[in-house]
Amino acid sequence: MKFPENFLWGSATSSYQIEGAATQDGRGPSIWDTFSHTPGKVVGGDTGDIAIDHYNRMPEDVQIMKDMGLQAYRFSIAWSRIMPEGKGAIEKRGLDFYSRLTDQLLEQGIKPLPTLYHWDLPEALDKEGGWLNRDTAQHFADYSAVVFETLSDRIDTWATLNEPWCSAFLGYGAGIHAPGHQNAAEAFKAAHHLLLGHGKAVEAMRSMKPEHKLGIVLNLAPVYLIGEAPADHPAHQAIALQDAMLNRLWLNSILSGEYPSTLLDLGSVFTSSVQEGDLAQISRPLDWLGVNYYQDSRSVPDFSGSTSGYIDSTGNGSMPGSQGVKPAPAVGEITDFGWSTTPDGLRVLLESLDQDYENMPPIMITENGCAYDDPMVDGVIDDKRRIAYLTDHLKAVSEAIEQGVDVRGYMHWSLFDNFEWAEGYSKRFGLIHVDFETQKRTLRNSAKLYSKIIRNNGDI
Ligand code: IFM
Repeated sequence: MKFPENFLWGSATSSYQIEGAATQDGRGPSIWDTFSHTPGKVVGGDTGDIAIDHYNRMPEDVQIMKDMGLQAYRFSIAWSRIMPEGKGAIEKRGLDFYSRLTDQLLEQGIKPLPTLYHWDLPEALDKEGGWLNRDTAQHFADYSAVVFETLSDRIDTWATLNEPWCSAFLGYGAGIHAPGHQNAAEAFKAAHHLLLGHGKAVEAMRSMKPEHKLGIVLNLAPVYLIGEAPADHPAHQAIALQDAMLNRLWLNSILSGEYPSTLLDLGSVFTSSVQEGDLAQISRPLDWLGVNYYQDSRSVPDFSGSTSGYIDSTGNGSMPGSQGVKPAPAVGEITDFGWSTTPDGLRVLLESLDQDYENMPPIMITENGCAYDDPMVDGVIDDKRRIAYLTDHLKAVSEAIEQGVDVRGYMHWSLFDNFEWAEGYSKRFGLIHVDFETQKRTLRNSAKLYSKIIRNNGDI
């Protein structure tokens, strides 16, 4: 595997998944506190109240990163630590935490890569409509400006949102993530306001320090229909819609300043919240694009005649793009999440981004990883399947680079086992195992191999 000389090797986490300390130092509640405390929403009734207590163990965790040889650490900032009410008063102790984290990382020679929003919207803003309220976009920009003002003397590379597809479609469409709504029109509205918030935050940060590197992190994947269906079968429309929702909604608006026709054709269900000038705001030039990839997306035609996934003109019905299709059986080594392992999909994705978008900025792989819970034997966790996943995906990245795609770095998801959203603590993504009772951290064999990969710039 060949990687450019200055390729950046690191690993990623997010605030609610690791920090714990839910009420410490003035942190306000977020929608994930409320959601996880609602019975039935998260496996085992788990919450992020304590998580892996990173908030209190940060120096020890940074030392582990240093010992592993990480060159970069991608983390997210909890909006409600900085502004407990989502707007207005600033909580200095929250800002101080990220300031200390930044200093410790820099002292150890690790590049800090913050993301300003990884799903933990302040609960106070949800009470005012959350991402369905256009004002939330401006509040996000204001909050971003506060964090940027404090840390941009030491941090030059920033991401606005993480995986807005999840915030919009899992949070407001399928309802399996906070705030748990099930309405397609709401999902589209939330998507538009998230994008608007991104654009406004870019504008605010750019005006302060034009030379800083600003980007966004998207979860993207090739979308396939596996198997045959007659030309008039709804599966074809569903696949086009899935691709539009997962990939083109974000890429086309951000890079080309327009929404895909597949979505515009839905009419007011999609367009009701779009105002003149919004797309110009959303498509402000970026310096980099973060790509999160786990598996490609596969569906098979559903001949049962079920109307699940149908949406009417008011958006009733949950997930657009599911009518006439059902998930295809997983392929490759199946992860504990039931996900497929499809490393070639990453190569296909990267090459298609390069071909389809003339103004594609440099790409960073900001997440890629798998959930496996291999046993610890005499203190050793031999997670062979994670090692295979890691090396196969790195191979895919190196092939894409060889084909001319400008990929600048790779951040493995995740550095630590953590709170995996609706799955609670039941899915382990870490290079580092965490005993959730004692908080003991143990490097899996994959972490040791990753150190070697980093030392040798990709060579194993
Ligand atoms: O844990 C999540 C992360 O928060 C966002 N991307 C996908 C990961 C695995 O599900």
